Amino acid sequence: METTKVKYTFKDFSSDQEVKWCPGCGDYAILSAVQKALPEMDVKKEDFVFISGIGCSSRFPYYMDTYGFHGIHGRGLAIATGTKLANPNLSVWQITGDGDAMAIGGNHFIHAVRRNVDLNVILFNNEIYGLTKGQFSPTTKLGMKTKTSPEGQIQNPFNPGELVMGSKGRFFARVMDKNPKHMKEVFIQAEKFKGTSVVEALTNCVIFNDKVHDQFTQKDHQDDMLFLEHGKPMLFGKNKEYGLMLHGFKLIKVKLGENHVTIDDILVHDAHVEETGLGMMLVNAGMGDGLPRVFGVIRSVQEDTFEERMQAQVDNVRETSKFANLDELFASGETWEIE
Ligand SMILES: Cc1ncc(C[n+]2csc(CCOP(=O)(O)OP(=O)(O)O)c2C)c(N)n1
Ligand code: SF4
Repeated sequence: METTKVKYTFKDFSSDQEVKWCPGCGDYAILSAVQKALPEMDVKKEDFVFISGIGCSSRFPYYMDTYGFHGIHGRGLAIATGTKLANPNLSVWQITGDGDAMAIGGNHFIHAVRRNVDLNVILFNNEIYGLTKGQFSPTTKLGMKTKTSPEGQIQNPFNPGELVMGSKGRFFARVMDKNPKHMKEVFIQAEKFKGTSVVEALTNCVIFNDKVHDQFTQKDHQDDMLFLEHGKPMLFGKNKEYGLMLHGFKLIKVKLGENHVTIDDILVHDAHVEETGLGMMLVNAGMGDGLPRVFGVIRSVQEDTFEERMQAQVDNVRETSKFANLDELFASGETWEIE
C-alpha cells in the first residue's frame, strides 16, 4: 500500500485559543519559533505533547494545536517523565518558567536532568515571576529591585546552564526571543537529541522586568553575544573580529590581528566533549567579566537514555526470571492467610 507523508506548516500547530500574554511579551516569539520548528521535525502531529507547570509561560500548551497538559506549579517534569515512559514514541516537550523550574520545581528539575529521559525542556527565563506580578525568582540578578526585594535582591542567582552541567545534563543550549530563526534551529537540534535537552530561552517580560536581557539580545550589542557552532571557531562581534581563547584556567576575549593573535589561536567549539569544564565557563560567560553571553548548543553529549536502560532491565528480568507470571511471583514467598 502506498502512503503519503503529510507536510505540516506552522498553522497546523496553532490553536484557536486567544493568546493571553501582554502585547510585546517575548513569549510570543518562542511560541512562533516552536510552531515553525515542529513541521521540520520527522514527527507525526499526533505524537507531539506539550506539558507545563504554572506561570505566564506555562499557558503555552493552550496555544499549540497538539496534545497538552497544563499541570501544577513546578511539577510539569514529573508529568512529562510519566508520559514519555508510558509511550516512548511521543515527542514530549516541557514548558517552564525560571520560577516554575528553579524554585518550586527545583528538585524535579535537577533529577529529571540527571535521569536523562528523552524529553525536551524549554525554560523561559525572564528572571522574574510574571504571572504573580513581579516577585524575584531564583534567576533574578543580585541587587535587583523587585516587588519582593524593594531594597535589592540579596541572594546569588542560579544560572540554569550551570545547574544542568552540575546535574550531569547531556544537552544544554541558550537562545533568545529576539532571534527566532536561531531559536527554531536549536529546537530542531534539541528534538533530535535522545535524552533530556534543556534550552534556556532568554525572554523579555515587558511589564515586570523590561529590557533585562537587552545587553545580550539587541542587534547593536553584537560584541556582547557569541553564537556557537559545533566545529567552528568561537568568533563574535559585528565583523567577527573578536574571539575566545583559554588563558590558564580562564576564558579571555581577544581581537584578531592584535598581539599576534590569529584564527588558529581561537578555541574551536566541541559540543560533544564529555568533560564539563569548558562548558561551565561558556554558560557563565558574560556576567560582568567582559566576555560575551554565549548562545547556541553549548553541550550535546549522547548517552543511553533512562527509558533504554529501563527497557534493558525489564527484558533481562523477563528472560532470566524463574517465574512465568505475576501469580507465580506472589505465591513464591512466605504467605499468610488472614482469617
Ligand atoms: C504551589 C503554588 N505556589 C505558588 C503559586 C503561585 N504562582 C503561580 S505562577 C508563579 C510564578 C511563575 O513564575 P515563572 O515560572 O518565572 O513564570 P512566568 O510567569 O514568568 O512565565 C507563582 C509563584 C502556585 N500557583 N502554586
Ligand atoms: S506579565 Fe510579563 S511574562 Fe507575563 S505575559 Fe505579561 S509580559 Fe509576558
